Amino acid sequence: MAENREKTTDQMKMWKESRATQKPDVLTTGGGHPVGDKLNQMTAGARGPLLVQDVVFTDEMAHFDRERIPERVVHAKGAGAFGYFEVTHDITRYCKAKVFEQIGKTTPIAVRFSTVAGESGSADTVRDPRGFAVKFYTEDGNWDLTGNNTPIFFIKDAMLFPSFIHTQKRNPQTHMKDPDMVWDFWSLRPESLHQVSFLFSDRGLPDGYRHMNGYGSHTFKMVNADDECFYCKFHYKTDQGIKNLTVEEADRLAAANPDYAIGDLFNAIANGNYPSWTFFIQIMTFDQAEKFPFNPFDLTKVWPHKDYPLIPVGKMVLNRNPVNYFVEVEQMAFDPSNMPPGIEPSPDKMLQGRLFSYPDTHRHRLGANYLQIPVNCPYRARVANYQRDGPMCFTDNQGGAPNYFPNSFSAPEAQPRCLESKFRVFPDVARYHTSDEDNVTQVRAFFTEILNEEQRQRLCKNMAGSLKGAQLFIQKRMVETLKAVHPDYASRVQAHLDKHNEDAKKNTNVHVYTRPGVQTLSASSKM
Ligand code: HDE
Repeated sequence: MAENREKTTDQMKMWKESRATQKPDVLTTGGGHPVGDKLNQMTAGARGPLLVQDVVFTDEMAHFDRERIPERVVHAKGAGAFGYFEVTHDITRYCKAKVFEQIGKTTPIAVRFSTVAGESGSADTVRDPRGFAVKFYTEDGNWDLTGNNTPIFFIKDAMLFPSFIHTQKRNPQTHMKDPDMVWDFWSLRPESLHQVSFLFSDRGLPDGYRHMNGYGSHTFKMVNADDECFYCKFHYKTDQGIKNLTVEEADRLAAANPDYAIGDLFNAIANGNYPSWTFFIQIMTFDQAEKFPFNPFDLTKVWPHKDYPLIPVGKMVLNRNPVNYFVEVEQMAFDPSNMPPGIEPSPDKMLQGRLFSYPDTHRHRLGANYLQIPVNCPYRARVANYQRDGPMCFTDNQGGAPNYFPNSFSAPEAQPRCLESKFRVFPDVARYHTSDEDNVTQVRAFFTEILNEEQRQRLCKNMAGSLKGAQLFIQKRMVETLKAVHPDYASRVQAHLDKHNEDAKKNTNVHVYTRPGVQTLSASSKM
């Protein structure tokens, strides 16, 4: 029924209504020249060839030919929205960042939620972590808290990230998702168990983006006005309540409405039903960090809430939809190294790796001047430095201000109050192995204490439902890894696998463990 249409479906109608009192714009070329006819090419005769002088056509076509920019190498599919962050509790004893300056202070924010492994056109309801990236436009420059909907991650050393992501993407020959690649990697890297268990639990299928929590995930450092430092973690708890999809509903939506999460967020905001999250921190002193039973900078671990309770800080509200998706969402560039004074990185190897990767990918995807794009621009600070020129410079390029330093002609001055905190490092420089640190204790607690019996059953079924696609030796290795967590975890997953493998044997049409294409290739390449 037309009157029941959602705001997303009615966008064109609403656009027209918003312009009802205005005269239509004059149609122009990209160069602003009024256009007389936009339907017909200029040809020599009714059936004749096109004239090169048809610049109305070539202007349009040449721009169309260049419409695509590279999609994000991960987190390509996403939804964006805008709003504000408001401080509700004073944390200035931990942090001097202006965003937390006083109770009641609001800071404009931009947010992008995303899936991870799928391409820009993939379905929103797949089992995958969700990106939860927030850009705070502060007076001291932007703060990008580029997190996920999980407090942990699959790996703890950034060196492995490209390989890990390759296993989640497509097979190099078949260009298909490949369960061998996925489970080979996970079963070889036991540190991934915690996140894998989270992923195959109910929370691996959030119902849209409004009903999930967000996490900064890493350990960060906070610095107060007296230059005292604390380690901290960031949490956003959804005020809408956690809601997850069943496997069946997620599968149905993937086919019927692959843009489900984008639409859900857009419609909620367009209907004035603004989603919000409550923002908390956990604080750990340097002394506590020394005594913590795990490496406190290990991204595959959480800090137990009973020892490090959640401290309320503020509220994040989303109340504006993007006006144009490409401009405000596709071009949105998050960067964990965007940290204003008062917030600093911890030694977390993953975070350290990300400090390099994000600005690097933006320079490739959006160009050297990506920070001039309005959605990325630190518009509440005044940028004054010695960076100049580069492709697509569309600010005043800092006018006639000196472009070198030091200079004698009114140079922008360094601010000693903003010096990074000092810290000591003693150890030897080496490539340290970390994968064999305790990878099971927290997973065991997740399996036995956090999940209830029904959730445990679903976790094992979901996991086996994916693992069954991998070859037998990989299945076995994964089940061995689960044994170290809890014998029940392993035996339940194994029981599901046994049933599937039995069925597969009976059904001669199911060739689960052989990949003839690959074998043919290796046989012929020997010739
Ligand atoms: Fe990302 N990640 N990532 N990531 N990530 C990107 O940046 C990367 C990691 C996350 O909505 C990329 O702009 C490395 C953890 C989000 O635009 C890229 C490592 C967490 C988004 C990149 C990680 C994230 C990204 C791809 C391991 C949660 C989407 C395009 C060291 C705490 C942001 C881009 C948006 C995007 C690299 C691991 C979250 C390539 C090297 C851990 C939410 O730069």
